[in-house]
Amino acid sequence: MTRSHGGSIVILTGAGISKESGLDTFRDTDGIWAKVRIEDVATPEAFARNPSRVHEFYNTRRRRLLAEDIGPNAAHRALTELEAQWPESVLLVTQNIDDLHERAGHRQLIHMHGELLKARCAFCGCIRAWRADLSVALSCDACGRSGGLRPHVVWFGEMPLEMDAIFSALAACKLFLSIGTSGHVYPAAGFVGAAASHGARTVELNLEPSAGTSLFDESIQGPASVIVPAFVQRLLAG
Ligand code: BV8
Repeated sequence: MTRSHGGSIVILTGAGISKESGLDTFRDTDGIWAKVRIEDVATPEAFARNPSRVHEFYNTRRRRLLAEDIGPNAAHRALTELEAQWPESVLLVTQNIDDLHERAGHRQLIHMHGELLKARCAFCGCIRAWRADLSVALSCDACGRSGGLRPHVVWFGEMPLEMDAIFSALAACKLFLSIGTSGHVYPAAGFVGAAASHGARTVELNLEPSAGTSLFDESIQGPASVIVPAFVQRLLAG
């Protein structure tokens, strides 16, 4: 077992790590927000106003995620290898709601924006695995009420998940990696500042410089499936 690099690592991933797996990003020119408006599909107000429209948006993405041509890529697998080599030292925080990190075998991860393959009852809060379409006609099998099942996803204006655990990991980490994210969405975009303020070394790995690239000690550009395995090998080589 190689010794960890001498401290804990927090890794933040965004939609860019899943792009080469065939899933759309959000803010690229062909991205999701170029086709639909956040205000129509990714806020609690949108769900209250037109739940079927929101369900259609997530049903389409869920079906895409479960299509047979979708799977983890070399970047997901490289992070799983890093975790396997340094099991107590790596915490992965993903903004993604796909399950590609899990399918690559990653074990310790936080989905701070929720999970597309889970549903939550707006009435009783019950969360369960969900791979089929959601609709307003469905009733919750825990509380029996219908019309309240929603994707277990954090919308704009909602509090991301496990923030206390994330900020305590950022305060303790020696290395913070940001992979495949444009650095536009908060509070995730503020993690680099939190890590740096506690003395961590910060590295960005992205196809192009993110909005927060100047905040990083090092910025590596390229496709994740190329630069992430190379970076992980460099880390493991010591
Ligand atoms: C909240 C789930 C408060 C839904 C998403 C300051 C502080 C706090 C909040 C705010 C603030 N300023 C503004 C806000 C409000 C808002 C916000 O940040 N707005 C932005 C637009 C300005 N934030 C919120 O509302 C958050 N909540 O603050 O709550 C609160 C306080 C108290 C009590 C209650 C509430 C909640 C934000 C979460 C919203 N949900 N996702 C879904 O997925 O449908 S966010 C959405 O953006 C995405 O889902 C994704 O998770 C997130 C980030 O996007 P990225 O992953 O970065 O994707 P993007 O396309 O932008 O970039 C991809 C990158 O990859 C690019 O740079 C590209 O170059 C690169 N790339 C492409 N190909 C490759 C590649 N890299 C490598 N290899 C490749 N091949």
